[in-house]
Parts: sequence; C-alpha cells; structure tokens
Amino acid sequence: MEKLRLVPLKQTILQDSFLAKYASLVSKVIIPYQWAILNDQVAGAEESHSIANFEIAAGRKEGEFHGAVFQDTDVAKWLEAVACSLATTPDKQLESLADDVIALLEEAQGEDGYLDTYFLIKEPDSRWTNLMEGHELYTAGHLIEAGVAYFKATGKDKLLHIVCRFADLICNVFSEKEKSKGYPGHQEIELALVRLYEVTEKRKYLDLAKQFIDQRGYEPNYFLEEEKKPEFKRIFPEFAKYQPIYSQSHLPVRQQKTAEGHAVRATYMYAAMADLAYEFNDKELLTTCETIWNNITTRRMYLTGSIGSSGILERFTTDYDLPNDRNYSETCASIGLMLFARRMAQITRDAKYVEVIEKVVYNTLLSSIAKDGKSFFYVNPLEVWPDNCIDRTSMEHVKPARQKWFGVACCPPNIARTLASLGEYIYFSDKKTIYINLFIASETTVECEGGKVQIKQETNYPFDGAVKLTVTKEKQQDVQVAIRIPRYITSYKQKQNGEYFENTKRERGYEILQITEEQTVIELDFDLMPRFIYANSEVRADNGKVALQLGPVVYCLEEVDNGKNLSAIYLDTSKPVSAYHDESLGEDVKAIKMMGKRRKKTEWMTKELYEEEKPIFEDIEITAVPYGIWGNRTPGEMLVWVNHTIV
Ligand code: FUB
Ligand code: ZN
Repeated sequence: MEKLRLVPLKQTILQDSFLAKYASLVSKVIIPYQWAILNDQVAGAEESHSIANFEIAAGRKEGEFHGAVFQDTDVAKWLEAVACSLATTPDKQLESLADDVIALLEEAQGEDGYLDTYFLIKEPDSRWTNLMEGHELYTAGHLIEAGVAYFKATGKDKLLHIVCRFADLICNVFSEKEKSKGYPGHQEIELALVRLYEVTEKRKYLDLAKQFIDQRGYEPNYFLEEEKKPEFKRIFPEFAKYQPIYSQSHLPVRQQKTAEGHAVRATYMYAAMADLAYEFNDKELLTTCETIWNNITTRRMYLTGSIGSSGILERFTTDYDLPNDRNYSETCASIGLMLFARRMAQITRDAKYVEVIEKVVYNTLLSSIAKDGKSFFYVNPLEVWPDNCIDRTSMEHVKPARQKWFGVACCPPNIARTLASLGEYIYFSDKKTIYINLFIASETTVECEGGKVQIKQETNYPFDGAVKLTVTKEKQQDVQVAIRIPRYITSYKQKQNGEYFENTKRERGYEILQITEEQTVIELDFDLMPRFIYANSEVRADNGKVALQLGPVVYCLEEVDNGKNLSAIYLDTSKPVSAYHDESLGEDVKAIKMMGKRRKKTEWMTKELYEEEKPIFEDIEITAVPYGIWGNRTPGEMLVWVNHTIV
C-alpha cells in the first residue's frame, strides 16, 4: 500500500494558544537567539564557535578548530530550522542571513565536495579513517537534511547543490572496495540520503542508504577492524574497549529484536530502516522495525516519551530499567523517536505511532525548552532534586535548570527544527483521505484527487476536549477524513453539521468519516478527565507510585507549589481531583489539585537518621502542573511519579 503523504509545511498554519506559541517562538526568538549563540555573542553561555569554524575553513579568518568533532551540526540544524520556519513564516531578512551562511558553507567546501570543518581544519589527512568516532557521515547527514529542507521551503538550490556534491563524494568513497564495507559510527546520513533521493530522484542516494543499513553488524565488525589500522587516531578516550552494541553494530539490523545502545543513534537508524522498508518493499525490515518499536514502547520508554535510561553512554539498558532521577532521556533521542514513529505511521496507517508522537511533543519536547525559548534541557529526568545534581556522581549529567547552551553541538537546534516542523505531524493524506493525527488548532490545505481540501481545526486541546473540524471540498470530490481517537479517551460524543451521530467505522485507531457535503462541520467532544497512571510492576522505580495525566499531558509536582522534599508526599487516589486554569502557567494551561498526605518531620529527625518510631502524616492539598512546562517559575525540586497511599 502507498504510504501516507506529509502535507507540505507551508500548507499548515498553527493557530492554537499553547503549542503554536512555541512554534511561533522559533522565528521570533529561537532562531535569532541561536544565531547569536553560533557566533558566540551570548554572555554566560557555553561557547559554540561553529560559525567561526566555517569561517576558518573558508579561509576568511585564521584560527584553530574548536568544539566537538561534529560541531558543524549545530549550524546544519539551525539552517534546517530556518528553512522550516521560512516555509510558514516568510522573512526576507532571515532568508538573506541564511543565504549568507550558505555562501560561507560553499566557500568552506573542498574542491572535491568535502565539507566537515573538523577534518578540513584539524585532520585533513584523516578523512574516513575513523568512522567509529569521526562523525563525518553523521555531520554530512545533518547538512543534507538542511539542504533538502531549504530547497523545499525556498525553491533555492544552492545548499542542495552543495550537499549533493558532498553526497556524490561520499557515494564514490563508499563504492571503493575497502570502504564499501563501512558505515556510520553515528547513524543519521541514512535517513538524510532517503530525503535527498526524494527531492533529486537520484537512485544512488537511496542505494547508499540501503548499503549502510545492510552492511551494519556483520562480522568482522567494521569498527573493531578499523581501530586496529595504523592510520586510526582515537578521538574519544571513553571509546576504548568499544562495544559494537553501542552503535547497534552488534548484529545485522534485521536480526535485532530489542532497542540497544546509544539512543539517538538507534532511533535515527530505525527511522531510516522504516524508510528503506517502504522504498524496497522489504517486509523483513518492516517487521524488524515493528519488533523494535514494541520493545521500546512496552518495555523501555518513559511515560513522557523519553528513552535511553542510562546516564553512562546515553544508552538503552534493559527491559523495565527506568530510573526517574538519573536517566539520560536525551531530547534528541525523543526527537529520533518522533522521526521513527512518523515514518511507521505513514507506512502502516496505525494511530498507535501517532500516540507516541503526541506523548513526546507535549512532554519531553516541551520540557526541553523554556517558555521564553532561550534555555534548554539536554537530558530529561522525571525527578529532580537540585542539591543532588553533583559533578562526578551518577547524577552529573542532570541539570536542575535549563541551560543557555551546550558547548557540545546537539539538542537545542534539534528542538528548533522539530518545533518548526510540527505542522508536518498534524495531518497526513492519501488520494482521498485526510488523516487528523493531532488536535492542534490550525488550518491546512491538502491536495487530494479531484482538487484541494481545506481543513480548519478549532480547539484548545489538550486542556479542553472540544475539537471542531470544518472540512471544505469540491462538490463532486470523493473525500473522507480519518480522525485519530486517542487510546486514552474512553468516551466522546460527536456531531456532524450540528446533529449528534455515532460512527463505528474504525481502522487502526482512526475513525473514518465520509464527507458528502461541500462543507462539513464535525464537532468532537472528548471526555478529558485527569487520570491516574500506574507502571508495570516490573518497573522497580515506580512501584508504590502513581502518575497523573490529562489527555497526553503528564503532570508533575514542583517545589514552588508543594514545598521541599516531594518524596515525602503521598497522593490519595480515592479523593476527588480537580483541573483548573492557572494564569501563572499560561492562558489555557490547567493545573490539577489533589488530596494527600505529607510525612511530618518529627523531633528525632533533627538528630538521627533512623528510628523505630512510626511515620506521622498530615493532610495536604497537592498541586500538579504539566511536566512540559516545569522549571519555568522558581527553580526547585520536580517529581512525576508520586507515592500513593495504599489502594
Ligand atoms: O554524538 C553526536 C551527538 O552528541 C549524540 O547524538 C548525542 O547523544 C550527543 O552525545
Ligand atoms: Zn541531543
């Protein structure tokens, strides 16, 4: 079956008062702020030096390379964010700035098409000798994605031309006998090459993506052989005693059944596998994707849609190992999960994938950026005790407050490009069906057989369950809509052109509705009640604990509302819960009040650590706020999984 199409970004305008605010921050605040960062103009922020690296490589200035070996990716992701933003919010000044950056990249590019400032400036003789650590293919992947996005948004092909020259060089290098066995130490280029193939229709790009995926994991392991070679120079000391599982190269990909190793590498690879499964009608590869997906979502994913529970090596560990306070849960890993999920949803038309996208968007993605767009989380724990975030301990990666920037090129511009491309996740289509995936107030125009179909979506979801869809089509057009009915919705009512009706036609989580009138108004009223959630008893970290959700939004407790030591709070799930608007959180945002108890600090505790005296409790009111916006008021403790009084 044909996969579902994305609606081009420029067709969808977000209008809601919650997410659209973040999306509109991209052009107004995030892009200019990040541009200042890339040029090292923000006081108190970690240094980036990434524009300077390109200027040095282009011969515009003298100096040394600075930053991580993949420092160029901050510029690439920023350019992709600019492209996505220009698609919906034209801005001549910004476009001209991006054109200048593209001209800089062109000047930095080697005669043969090579473009990676670390190797151009610092290690010109070491190209392609350290695929394990060198990140050349990862960096190239992000540049390629930027080139594709900029071409799609503006129609300008200079950056596309630059990245095609680089991709052509890579195709040549990896067709040589020796190198043809190699593949990226950090996956990314595979999915980028598929995107490049989609816009250029050059088959060699798709074939190279397939080659990289197909070669991965066969014995002898490429990386273990590579590091024995005399020309190999170690870049990361912690990669000595390299374990192939870290980069998912422990087994050929079709034999992999569980999500292993570094979580960003993994999800970018799974996204590419899904692409290739579709392009080559490779059933085995699609089954592998489904198996791994199930492993992630039923065993290794947090309630907030974050993954990669180990702070050491940013990796997956084992089933049900989901500690809440020291997990890595990197923002980019959740973004990778969204990329994987989107492809699986397009191929299988199954709403279960969109449910995870929704989970990531409202929780981990939002939490990773401050409401003002100027500070970010790299790691996303579900429990923070600021005093305990101590260097050189198992907590050292946990930051209790969002940071202005990270010297290591990574999450912030990835957040920017993802927020700027949110419009692509709301609707999918095929010739006659428009899929409504996410409930976000917006307007879109979708090309279907026989003409354009317009959808206007009005809603204050996820804090209100009313969704109004106005569908306008050509008179004779045969069109239907497929509306996702979230699994967490237990009851809802709906009207069509003002009349209540029941529709039982469901396909893989979507309700299918034939549109017969030129203009049809569908009103859905989802019963959105706060729900208590319990974890599988195998999750050691969560036994005896409860979490709270409203629609897709996971809630948390913050010190500013509930006082210090949130771990002493016990929630009484038998008592009523009420959601209410709290102005201090933003117009439409709802906070939740609940009842519970707090363990009292008694006299002996001022002197002793342990005692036989039974705990004493006092009744309290508990306030919870959306996890996605935690840490935007007074800094302090945060907790998602709360003790509950025995039920
Ligand atoms: O290695 C490149 C990126 O840097 C990874 O994806 C992140 O985990 C960060 O370590
Ligand atoms: Zn990251």
